Amino acid sequence: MPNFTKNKNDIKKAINWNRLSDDFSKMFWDQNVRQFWVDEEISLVEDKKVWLTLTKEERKTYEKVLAGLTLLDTEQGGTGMPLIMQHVDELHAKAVLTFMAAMEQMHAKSYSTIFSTLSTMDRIDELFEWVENNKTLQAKTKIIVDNYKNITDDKSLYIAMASSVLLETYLFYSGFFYPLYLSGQGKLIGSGEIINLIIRDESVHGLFIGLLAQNVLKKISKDEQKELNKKVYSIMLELFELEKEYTKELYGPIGLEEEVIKFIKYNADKALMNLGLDTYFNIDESEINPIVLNGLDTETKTHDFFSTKGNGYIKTLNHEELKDDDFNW
Ligand code: MN3
Ligand code: MN3
Repeated sequence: MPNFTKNKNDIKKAINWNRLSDDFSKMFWDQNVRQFWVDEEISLVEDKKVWLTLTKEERKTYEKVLAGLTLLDTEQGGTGMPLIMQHVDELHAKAVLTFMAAMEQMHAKSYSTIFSTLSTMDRIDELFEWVENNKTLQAKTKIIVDNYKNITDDKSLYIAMASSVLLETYLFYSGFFYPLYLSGQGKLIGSGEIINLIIRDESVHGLFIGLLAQNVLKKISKDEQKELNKKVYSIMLELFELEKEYTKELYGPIGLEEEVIKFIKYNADKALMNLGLDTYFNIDESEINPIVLNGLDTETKTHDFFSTKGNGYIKTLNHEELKDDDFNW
């Protein structure tokens, strides 16, 4: 018999859902599974008629907004979730991240479903080319993706997770603004419903990865925590400069630039809150376009969940069944 030295790293562990490794992953697993949807379930036939009534500039903005969102979801599904998942040890958290990666791919696919309803194949090809050539869009995506690809220790893992929360809860919203704005006025409501489903998913993702990030941060010394959080704010502000430029390009031609920038600031603060950090811009809800704010009601409910997070922990520890109401976004 060879003399095996029992190396901890060589032992492969099976995931045991009867013995949980933390007190929130099961709750997030259940919630993500429960709200899983398929793009083909939503009817877009009415959108085509409305589409023809929009101006050329409005259509261009809508298409570019969706094309930009497609890039972010593509990276989140193919790079962000898998790489963060690889570096998380807890098996239940890994499982949730794996499921969320599939959700991102569904999001990315759903924009193509909208395109196939509204745009010609030639126009769709142009849009995907636009994604590759748009410097601002590429630059903001690169900042996030570079952080995903740079995970070597707890500090870089924290920055990657924080970047993910910035993508989920902040960067997506310059894109979500226009579909919310139009569907709130009864326009393109099929596509708007898809965007609402995506927003519901992203708000859960931002919360979950925000919690994981806060747990990673606890393992790091206080001094280093300060440095890391300084870095999070600087990434957020670097992205903000790019968001302003991107917004000017996309929304300037239809006169919505200022409103979108306020909305971006509002969501930057939500992202910081998901990370347990102080808000930066302090934009009041009253400053946000009411049509868009109204379309965001999932976000408001998420915020309630965030503030009552403590109750969720107690319930899970006591093995009490969660009710549907607990997750009624
Ligand atoms: Mn997504
Ligand atoms: Mn997501």
